[in-house]
Parts: sequence; structure tokens; C-alpha cells
Amino acid sequence: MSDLQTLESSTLTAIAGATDETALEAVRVGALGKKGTISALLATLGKMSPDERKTAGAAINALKDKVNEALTARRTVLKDAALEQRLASETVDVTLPVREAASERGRIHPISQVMDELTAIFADMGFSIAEGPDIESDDYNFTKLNFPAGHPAREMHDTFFFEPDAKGERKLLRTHTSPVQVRTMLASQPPIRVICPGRTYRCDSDQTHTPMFHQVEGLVIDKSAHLGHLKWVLEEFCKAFFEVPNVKMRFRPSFFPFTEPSMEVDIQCRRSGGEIRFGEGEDWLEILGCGMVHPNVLRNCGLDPDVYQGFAWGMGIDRIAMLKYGMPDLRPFFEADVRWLSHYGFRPLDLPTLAGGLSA
Ligand code: 2NM
Repeated sequence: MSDLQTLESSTLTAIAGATDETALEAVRVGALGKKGTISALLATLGKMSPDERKTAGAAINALKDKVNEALTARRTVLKDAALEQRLASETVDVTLPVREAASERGRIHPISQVMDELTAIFADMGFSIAEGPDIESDDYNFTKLNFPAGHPAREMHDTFFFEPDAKGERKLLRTHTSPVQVRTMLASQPPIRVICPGRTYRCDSDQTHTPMFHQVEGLVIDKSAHLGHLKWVLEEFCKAFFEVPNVKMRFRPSFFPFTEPSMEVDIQCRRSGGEIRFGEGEDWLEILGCGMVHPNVLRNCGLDPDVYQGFAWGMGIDRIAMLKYGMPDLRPFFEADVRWLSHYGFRPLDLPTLAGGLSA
């Protein structure tokens, strides 16, 4: 075999054996690069006689063409194989569920959700939202609300008191949100339509009570507000909140120091197999207290009871949250367990609106 044939077969074998484009490029440089084997052969042509050059030149150039052809063909094969492999390894299953963004992974606590629902419902009826401090004076929490000193109703509230301050004043953790209504009446003139949601505190702890809990209270004051308006507001609220077209309500006489007359309100429900449904059935469930604001409260808050009258109500947010969302136990509300929250919590971007559905 001539040198040329040996070179040809070894070069073509190397080309066929190159397993990727880098290896193939190395073979090309080895044969056709400046110092390559074929380039070296071409360099010998200069020293040949014209006859020799004619035959050798043709043979070497034919070899060069053959090698170039083989290189091109091999390059195509390797390129195609590399593309195939990439396509196989980079496939995406577009039917897989999308992973939630971090901003969507958190959950809204049921109490926050219910507060958002309450405020959406009452804002739609024209109410404002008012808030006040958790630490209150005895005056705003009790005295102005017609709980006289030594009155037994003060003891009903199991109040957390602070140590008396330098002036001898004993602050407390508010036992209801009513002091916010006191502040509203002192600061503004009727007509007043306001709801006051927030944290409240009583020294009480068992299966159905936590020392901190949440209340929402409402207050309407003008020159002609009456019990008919109160019933309408509460009925509209219950229908909207429990998302039912109709609900029967029962008003029973009761006592609160800040209202006269005072009533407790039950709503119609059906209890079956540990489940409770509203707007149907023959059972009753107590959900709130209400009444006409006592003339003493109006007077204590700077309003003339011969000119103004109004109604107020109060209810426990934690309790209506449990009822609406079927949560059997109150205590996990405040245990900050993410497993409970991911089960009972609400999606952060689904804000409750009356138009979009409260709990949709
Ligand atoms: C209730 C029940 C009945 C109430 C009364 C007042 C105020 F400030 F107007 F006197 N605020 N909240 C009230 C009335 C609260 O909770 C069960």
C-alpha cells in the first residue's frame, strides 16, 4: 500500500471514530491544518519535477477532497445526534401542574378572611370601619358604657387589669370593642354608621374560650334609627355572610348595660351528623347580641338622647368563622401550626368581594 493510501485509510478511520464535534475538529486539524499530514504532503510538491508534481498533486488533492467530504458528512451525523440527545433530555411535560409562586403559597388565616368578609358586607351597606387600642381605660371600657362602679356586669367580663400607673389609673385589656364606638361618638356627629372589628380579652380559657378572641360590633346613630332597621341590617348581614338566599332570625329579650331594650339573636339552622347548615331546618343557634343604645351611653358620649337614638350589636368573629367554615375546635386558631393553616387557610389573591363571591 502506498503512503497516500495508508494516510487515506488512517484519516478516514479517525473521522469515522470521532464521537463528538471536538474530536472531529482535532482530526481535521491533524490532517488539513497548517501542520497537518495532508498539508505536509502538499508542501513537498514544490521540490518535485513538473511530471511528478502533476500526478502527485492530483492524487494529494483528490485525497484532500475525499477527507473534506468525509469530515462534512461526519459533522452532519454528529450534529444531528447531539440535537437528538438534547431534545430527548430537555423535554417538558406541559401537562404537569404549575408550581405556585411564593406569593401564592402562603395562606390567609380564617379570622383575617372572615374580617375581610365582614368589612366587605358592611362597607357595601354604607358602614365605615373603625379601630381603637387594645389597652383601654376603665372609663371607656365600662363607665361610659353604663357599667357603673361596683356593677355586677363588670365581673361578668373577667377583665385583665394592669398595675395602676403613677396617677393611680388602672388600665385594662378591652373586654369588648365597644370602647371604639365610645371614641367614635365622642369624635364625630351623627349620622354614625360604623363597625368595629378587633381583638378582645377576657380571663377565660376552656374548649370554647380563649383569653384573646375577636369581636365585631356595629353602631348606627341618627334621629330616627329603630329596631326595624336593626333587624334588616342583621338579616342582610346573615344572608350575605352565610351565602344563603333566606334566613329566619329569632330575637329574644336579654340584658346588656349599654342597650335598652336588649336582645339575643338566634338564626335558623339544621344540625345533622355533626354538620350545620343555615337558612333551613328547625333548630336555632345564638350568634349575636344587640339592642337600642341606652340613653345614658349617648349622654356619656356627648349626644343628646332627646335628639339622637340608635342601635348597636356585637358578635364573636372566631365563632362565626368556625360555624361558616366547619372548624370544630377553637384552640388551633391560635397555635400557629402551618399544617392547620394550609388546610383551613385561604388563598392570598382571592379577596372576598360581594361581586366576586365572598368565599369563592
Ligand atoms: C353587644 C350587644 C349589644 C354594643 C353597644 C355599644 C355602644 F357602644 F353603642 F353602647 N357597642 N356595642 C353592644 C350591644 C354589644 O355585644 C354582644
